[in-house]
Amino acid sequence: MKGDIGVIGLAVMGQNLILNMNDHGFKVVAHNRTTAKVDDFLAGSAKNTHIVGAYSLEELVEKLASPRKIMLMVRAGSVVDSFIEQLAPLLDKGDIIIDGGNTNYPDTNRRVTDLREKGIYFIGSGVSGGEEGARFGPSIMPGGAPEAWEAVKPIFQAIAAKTDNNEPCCDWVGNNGAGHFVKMVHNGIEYGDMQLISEAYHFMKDGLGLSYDEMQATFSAWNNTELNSYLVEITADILGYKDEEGQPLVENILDTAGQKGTGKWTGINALDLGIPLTLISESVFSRCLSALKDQRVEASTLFNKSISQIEGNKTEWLEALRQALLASKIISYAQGFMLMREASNENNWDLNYGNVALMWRGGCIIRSAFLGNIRDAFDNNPELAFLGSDPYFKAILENCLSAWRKIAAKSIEHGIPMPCMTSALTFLDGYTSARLPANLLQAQRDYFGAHTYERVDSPRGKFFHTNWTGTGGDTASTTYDV
Ligand code: NBP
Repeated sequence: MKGDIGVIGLAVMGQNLILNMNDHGFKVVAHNRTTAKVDDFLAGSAKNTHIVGAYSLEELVEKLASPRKIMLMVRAGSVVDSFIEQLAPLLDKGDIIIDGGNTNYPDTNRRVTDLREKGIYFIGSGVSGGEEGARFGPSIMPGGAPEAWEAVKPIFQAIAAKTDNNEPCCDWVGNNGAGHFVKMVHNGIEYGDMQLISEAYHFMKDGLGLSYDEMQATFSAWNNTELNSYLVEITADILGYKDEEGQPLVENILDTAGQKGTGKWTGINALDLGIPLTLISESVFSRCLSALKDQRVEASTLFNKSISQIEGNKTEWLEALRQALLASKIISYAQGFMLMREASNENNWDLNYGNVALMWRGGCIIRSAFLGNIRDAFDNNPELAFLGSDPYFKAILENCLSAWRKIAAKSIEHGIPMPCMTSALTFLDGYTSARLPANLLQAQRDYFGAHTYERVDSPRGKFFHTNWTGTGGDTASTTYDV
């Protein structure tokens, strides 16, 4: 019997996805560039399964039923192009190549088009959930050539995580690079969530002087509130983890954060599309700042900085902090969905935002109860432009606002850097302002560069120029937005 699907790439993600597919009754053919890994896999975790190996791409293609479905779980970038180049001549029209790696979505746009010319369908799919997700149920975000979806759907929806209502956390996202775009935004939101939690930890530890046991207990308790999520849950575990000496391991971990690029891509896309994605961008910059360890150590002596303990009732401060974290998180997701909306319009993807929230509801790193509420919000109003105007989220923001302002002010007063929580509040203040000081900014632009301005008492699109100094000319610069 021929194989249902081939998977290339036997590192952590590939192996676990294959085992997951096998568990669900699919016959998988496994290949890897370094073929010794095929042997190791078959003799190891794939022993006594229906998984078969292939030691060349020809053998892989030969062993698959038509239309062939071949999934790449390899390093993103040129490695994917190289496999596509080698596979394409071996495939028939109607066969399907799937890239399940963390690919930048313009690459997926290009590959869908190039392969369609050869009669081959290409799917670019985000896969989230790390090792455990891949093994027992990831969140899967496929996009690309829609003609290929019906053939791939039964496999992907079978292996995907399921919500409490047994809905698969996998559905068709949209044409071309839509799946990889949504996965990129997922990763950006993950950066934001992690930074927000880290800021709360900093406030608790240095501002409130909490012990690790107290912090563990606090995050555990928060996990029973609206903040219920995988990242809050593992944060409690991490804070409670003691090393061989009985000390919190986190204390001995160097404070320089790594990154693999998806957060940065999200920020770059927001700049390209003109969306104020402030929270995720701040979270990427926070990682950059953390990486300047030597400079920070040197600069730490410049102003005799030490964080003094915050006075007052700790329980009350902790509740205020929880509310600040929750409200900031709403802003992060609101901004992420604003970005997806703009990208969807720009690329004609017709994204279904409720479905996106559903796909993130389980399996992935940002999985949370909260995403169920986001799904409801978009189901109630698919055109929702700002998550904070949905009645459920608006009520939370209203309820949290005063505590959030207190935390932001206190963090600044005591010198605890909380860039995401404070900028999220500033974003909300800006977004809810009918009038901002951009009138002055436009005047400055017109003063020095004759860039023109619109007037409050004239129809939009009518531009004016003033000769501010009496010495400038009457010629205005061309008006356009970048
Ligand atoms: P890696 O990203 O570490 O990639 C390892 C695979 O790429 C191996 O099969 C390796 O073959 C192959 N490969 C490399 Br590296 N260079 C190659 C080359 N020049 N030619 C041919 N093959 C090459 O594996 P992973 O962590 O399992 O991730 C797979 C994909 O899934 C990546 O795109 C990753 O970003 C994405 N992803 C990872 C996670 C995670 O938690 N790790 C989560 C979600 C998505 P070899 O064995 O011969 O070196």
